[in-house]
Amino acid sequence: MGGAGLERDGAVGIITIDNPPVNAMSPGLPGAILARLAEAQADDAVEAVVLRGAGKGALAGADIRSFGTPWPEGEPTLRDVIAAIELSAKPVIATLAGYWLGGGLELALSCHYRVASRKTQVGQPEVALGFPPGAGGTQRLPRLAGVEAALAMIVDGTPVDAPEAAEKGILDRVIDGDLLEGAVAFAGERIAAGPPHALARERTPELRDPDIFAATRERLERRARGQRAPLACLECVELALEVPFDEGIRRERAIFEACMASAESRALRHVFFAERAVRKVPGIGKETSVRPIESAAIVGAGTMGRGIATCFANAGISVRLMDSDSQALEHAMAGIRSEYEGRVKRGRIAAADAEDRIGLIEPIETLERVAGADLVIEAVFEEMPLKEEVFRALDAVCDEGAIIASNTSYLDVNHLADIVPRRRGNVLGMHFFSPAQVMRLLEVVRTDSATLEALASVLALAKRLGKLAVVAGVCHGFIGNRMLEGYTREVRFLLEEGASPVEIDAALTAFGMAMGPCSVADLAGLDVSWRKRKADAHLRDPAKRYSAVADRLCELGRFGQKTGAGYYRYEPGSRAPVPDPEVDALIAEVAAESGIERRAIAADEIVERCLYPLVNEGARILDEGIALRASDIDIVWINGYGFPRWRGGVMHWADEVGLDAVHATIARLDESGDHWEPAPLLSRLASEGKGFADVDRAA
Ligand code: 3H9
Repeated sequence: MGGAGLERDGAVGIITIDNPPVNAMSPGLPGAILARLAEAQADDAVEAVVLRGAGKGALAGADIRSFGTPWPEGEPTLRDVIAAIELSAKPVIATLAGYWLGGGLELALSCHYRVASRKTQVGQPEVALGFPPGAGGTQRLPRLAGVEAALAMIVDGTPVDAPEAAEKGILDRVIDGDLLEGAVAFAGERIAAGPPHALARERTPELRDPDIFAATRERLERRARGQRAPLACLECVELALEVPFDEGIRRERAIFEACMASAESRALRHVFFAERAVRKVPGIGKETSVRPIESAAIVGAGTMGRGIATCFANAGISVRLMDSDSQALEHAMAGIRSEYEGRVKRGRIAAADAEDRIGLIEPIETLERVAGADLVIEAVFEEMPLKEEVFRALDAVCDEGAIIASNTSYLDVNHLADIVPRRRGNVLGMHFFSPAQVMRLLEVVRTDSATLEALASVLALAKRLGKLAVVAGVCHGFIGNRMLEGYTREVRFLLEEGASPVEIDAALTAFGMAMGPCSVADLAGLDVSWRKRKADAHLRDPAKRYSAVADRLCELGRFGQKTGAGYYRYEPGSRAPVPDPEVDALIAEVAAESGIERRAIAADEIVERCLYPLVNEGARILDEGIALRASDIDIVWINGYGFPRWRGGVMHWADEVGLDAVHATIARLDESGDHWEPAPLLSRLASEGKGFADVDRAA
């Protein structure tokens, strides 16, 4: 709950809001601020008030944890504080440091003046939580910053730094040096200047570009497909121009409350906490020792190896890229260079910085030269005998204490640890997603023998690399790819049963997936999984249904975009998928061979058939302890597989649907299909009327 204190410095009353770690507005805190404001008003010696945050000075806005439970009856709210400030005859100077976000910025906007330290960030990030600002931000910000700037900040949710905020008119002064001293001096100036002390609400919002709303609406309809909050933000800012201030405030509040109650907002708030929970690994804390990783080596200069090397260079860590094939190595280095040059051309990076980063990547041709690296990542072909060979060779050359990681996406990392018994504690999996230099997700695969120190060191490194690391246990495909198998299997079955690639992709993109599965397969290349299916053919249960659709496409050389044809056809130089009658005929032929009668399949069925296998396998993964918590699975699917963030991830979405309903459908499908046996955890939770979130809490 926290509190607020009042001190006096000459004629300036200083109210300090104190609710660690980020001074969020929990119930009780607004009441405490109101009480201090009243004391300052009553004290004749106080002529101006400075309002600031304790600790690092941040005000992160409303307490997100308190959403979803009713605000305690009779307890003052942030809006009461805002009203009191606007009634104050004594000027109130918000003094910003760190992050002033959401309700924090709204509080500042209601003050007579705002000063900030140079490194402060201000923003209205509410849209990322599924609602517009609800304490007047959409009405006050356009009056201070102008409509265009306010619209961008509120609709996109991206914060701006203090100098930019000052330029936009949000801040009155940026203070270098001691912030409190500067704020008190500023207050002194305002006292000396005397009234009027203008409020944002008294101003008229300035609009320069009358087309801005139409253009933004059009952009959102494309980019934020299926979501309510970004358009709600736009509607609220439009109100600032259309209706008087107080009516704008009332209507903003109504829209805020409706959005807050939506499934979209529940999902996005879930993701906010999931992103923070994922960093917490039982047994690892501040006291866990972490090995510094100053140099790394990557074995294998294919697409993944090259991408991973780039990640290290981007983080300023020197890295050796090893491949015994000198041509492959040359090709990789040329690719890295051309990618950096592209980024220089697009203005993303300065030419000198690009050169520095390229300079951090040293191509080497022999394994002996990885000696001395603190971390070695094996990124050779996905074949166990090859990986075993590399691990044996690394055992001979690596320093004692070096961490050896495999970038495998499926294989048994415990087995790889066994190849190097004396280093077992230092072997882990680091499953990067392609393109490695772009994708934020990293599955850190924890072997049975990995030490906490090795795990903590890799997690700390992941943070330096800017990755969102999710710890996964060892199993075939870990979290993400293990779940993916059921998804792609059902796509093929649905094709045989009568759905076209276009229908499947449309159903899933309408659900919110970033791309449809047939388009994804064409982009990634169908040959990779074909090779894997052929290698694993002996493991397949011949009694179970198997679809040959994808194999048959590959037999025709249709490997996807790279060959100009896969599930779709592609015109030369184009990435736009064109439906192909040849594919329709091939699918019909495969279906006939298997005696499948084809039928029209509705979008809802496509979504359930494709996504429920994810839920079912996710339940097994959670039950087996492969994932530490259900929300970690959500993080994997949102960041690695294009699952819509605003649906909260696979497991949260299933909770929203209701596990009893999900279970009932899976049980029904199990009666006629042979891949649908409900996971025991799913059955149990469904029968108990619980959700996956209940398992999280128990963990
Ligand atoms: C709002 O204001 C609505 C209004 O318009 C209307 C009101 C009427 N609440 O991220 P970190 C916790 S909506 C509760 O690791 P960092 C966080 O969970 C709000 N808890 O630190 C974590 O806890 P734990 C609009 C919060 O330094 C700890 O603080 N505001 C809140 O990397 C540290 O957080 C936002 O959307 C909160 N508001 O980043 C801002 N904020 O240790 C949300 C943080 O138990 N917050 N926590 O895991 C942020 O973006 C970042 O936390 C911030 C600090 C940039 C502030």
